[in-house]
Amino acid sequence: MAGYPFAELEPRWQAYWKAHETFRTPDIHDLDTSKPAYYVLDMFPYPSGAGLHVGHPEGYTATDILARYKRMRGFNVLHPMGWDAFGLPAEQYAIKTGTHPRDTTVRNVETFRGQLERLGFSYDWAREVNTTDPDYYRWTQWIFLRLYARGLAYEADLNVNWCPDLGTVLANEEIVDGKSEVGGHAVVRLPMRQWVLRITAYADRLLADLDGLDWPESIKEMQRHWIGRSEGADVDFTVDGHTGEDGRPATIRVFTTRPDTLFGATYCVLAPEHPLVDRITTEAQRGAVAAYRTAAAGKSDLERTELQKTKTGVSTGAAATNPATGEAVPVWIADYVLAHYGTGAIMAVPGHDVRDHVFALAFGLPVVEVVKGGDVAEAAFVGDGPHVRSSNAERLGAGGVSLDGMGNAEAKRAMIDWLAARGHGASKVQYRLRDWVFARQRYWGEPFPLIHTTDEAGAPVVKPVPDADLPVVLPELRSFEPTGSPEGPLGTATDWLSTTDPETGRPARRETNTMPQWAGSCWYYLRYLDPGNADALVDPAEERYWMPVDLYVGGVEHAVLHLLYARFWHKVLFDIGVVSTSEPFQRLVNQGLILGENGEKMSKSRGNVVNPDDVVLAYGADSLRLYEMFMGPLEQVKPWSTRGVEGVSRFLARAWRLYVGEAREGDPMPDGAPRVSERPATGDELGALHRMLDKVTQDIDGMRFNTALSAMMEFVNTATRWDDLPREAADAFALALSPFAPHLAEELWRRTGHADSLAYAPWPEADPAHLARETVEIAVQVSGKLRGTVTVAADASKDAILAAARANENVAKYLDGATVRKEVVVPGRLVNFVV
Ligand code: ANZ
Repeated sequence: MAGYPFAELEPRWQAYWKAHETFRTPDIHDLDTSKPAYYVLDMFPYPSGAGLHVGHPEGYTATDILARYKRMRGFNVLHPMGWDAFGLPAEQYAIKTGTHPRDTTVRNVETFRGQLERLGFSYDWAREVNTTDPDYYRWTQWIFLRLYARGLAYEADLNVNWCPDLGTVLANEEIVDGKSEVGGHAVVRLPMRQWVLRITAYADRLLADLDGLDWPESIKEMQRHWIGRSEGADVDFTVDGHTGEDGRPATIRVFTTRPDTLFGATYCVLAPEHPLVDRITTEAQRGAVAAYRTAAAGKSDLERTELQKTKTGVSTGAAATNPATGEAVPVWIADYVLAHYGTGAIMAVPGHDVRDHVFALAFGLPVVEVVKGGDVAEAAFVGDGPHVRSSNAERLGAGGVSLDGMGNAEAKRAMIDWLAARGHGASKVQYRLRDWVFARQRYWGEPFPLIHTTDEAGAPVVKPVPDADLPVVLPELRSFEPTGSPEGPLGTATDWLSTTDPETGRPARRETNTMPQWAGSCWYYLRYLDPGNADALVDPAEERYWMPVDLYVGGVEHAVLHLLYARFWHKVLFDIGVVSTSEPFQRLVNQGLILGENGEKMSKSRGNVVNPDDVVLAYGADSLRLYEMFMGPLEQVKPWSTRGVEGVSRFLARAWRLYVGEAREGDPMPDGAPRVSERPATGDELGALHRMLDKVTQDIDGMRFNTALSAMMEFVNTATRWDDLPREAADAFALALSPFAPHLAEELWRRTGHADSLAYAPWPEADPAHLARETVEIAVQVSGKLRGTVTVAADASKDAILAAARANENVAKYLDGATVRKEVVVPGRLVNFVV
């Protein structure tokens, strides 16, 4: 079958939309705000040098379908696009190609925008934002200053993840299996002075507010795990023979989630970096301890805490008192205890903790069973069970506690009460989440709006740049490659670097770190609401009308990075009254990865990368859009199939033929005689049409785009058998097709006599009157005697009528065991089984 002229009509409609500003969303003063708002957002791309890949149009088509559908449903729709252009990928590319990152970024943005325009997405391009634009990052810096003013941005000496190859520190979230997420480079741990964001201050709210979000449960679970709330207790062990400066005994404070197992704590372990180590280590152990600490310093948290790894450690030679048993237990250091979690020290319960069990066996430390349920000589028993050997009532009398016979939860409560009453400890909630290391020693990022100067006494002070002096513009540099020093490339921008304190006139030096690539994407969805506003981040009226985002679609790889950081910033903006909702993204949908034709991940080295431009050239943008929606459920991982693209492109050609007829030999255009007719549609035709409309509507609402397309394909197959296409069906099908294949749908709409774009035409509602197929009641006889009646569709086939008749319970009883000699079917009237 001949195709249809997509190569001619697609660019023509794209030009039409652009010229008519069809998808321009007016600002709030020109908007009919009596209509409901629908804000549908894509995760904006990095404009990488490679251009768009087929994964981008997958999510972008899904959101475009919703945007177009909601416009036809009478919503004001906000559907914007922009560029996440700061950060490592853009900078690495610039370095590789020897051009300035700004020039590279401008070029790549042009490429991406052109590619997206050729796919017919209904973005309001007047709202385009670019995170590297000074008018944009002015507000990123403004938000940073709000964080700083609230004590949520601070400088700290931290053991950071330093990546020598990238020449920068990285956040914990950016490390995958001990390597940098970007490029897979080695990462080492180094102490360094760093700007850090106090995301932990929001840990409880970031956790609690997940419950109210319409997000995939898997993503919520990943965030819950990353935040990692643990309920337990701090417990103090006094160190024998050591007193602190205040004359009181030195104590090791441990954090435990199992205070109920305190009677089984047979030794303590400090992180090698723990400040007490120097003080309590005995003379004999000093050499061994020093050597061990040096070795541990180079390892990442992940390497240190792996469950399977063999445990290492050394004794400090000191002993501490278990407050429950009153017995002295040895104090060790080991790298499986992390310095920055809990208190950096643990009580080890080898009977009931897996890692402690492995460690105790390796070093011959005692294992005591305090919860019944397993064989603790073999392995740690971590389950629930009655407590044993867990009483000091005999030793301490009325001042003691007995957990014997209690289950874990009850024993936990009893132990915490006892510890608190005796001043040995208290209940404690602990989070796994760490503060966010926010500084990068790179060029291509937002400068920090901070200066380093001195006070009257000549002491160094850090001061914020006043709002009026924002943005602090990234200086021109010729060499922007990483310097390998904590100072970063901005340390070489001599003119830019030196400034004066506007308050005192004293000389000042600018901060040379830049923000990480996640900064700009923490709030971009707000700037789309009011991109040109020079006086405020966003007009409160715009914010109240549009927020929160109704639908956010993007890849699952952002589960604990972007999606957690953005929620954090949003909550801070909420607290200072810039936004009116406590969460930014009400509904989140993840698109599934598209694999190569061979079922493997697409990659250059595997040679299985599909270029969307090639598909558009060969089959048209509508075919690419349709195919990516037809591949399967949006969330599913699925392989590419070129035959599948051909299939949907044939469907579009058949739809074209429904309207314009078969081409005749010698026609200059592949158009035939118009097939749209003004005759009224028949009952059958209306049934087929409205059943399709009903299915498509429900499926778009449920984001089941693949089955919506199946319904349209079935309709086109049916309608192809009709003599012509009644106008009612012609209009409604073009409208229903339009969110999926907007170019072709506009063309069909125009050819059926409509002057305007269909973008705001009312959505074709399914009429319930045409949904039910007409039914008839049929009498069922067995050998001439009435044995029941069945209801079947009026147009039911002979086989369908017989099947329904046999399924009748009473009829089945009479047929059971009998031999049917003859089946008489009088359609619409009766069935007679002769036995
Ligand atoms: C004794 C105990 C007995 C523990 C038992 C567990 C089971 P989450 O759930 O991750 O919060 N721990 C505490 N601080 C640590 C640190 N800095 N580095 C490594 N491990 C640390 O885990 C809390 C538990 O992990 C704590 O409870 C502690 O071991 C250990 F049957 O204390 B537990």
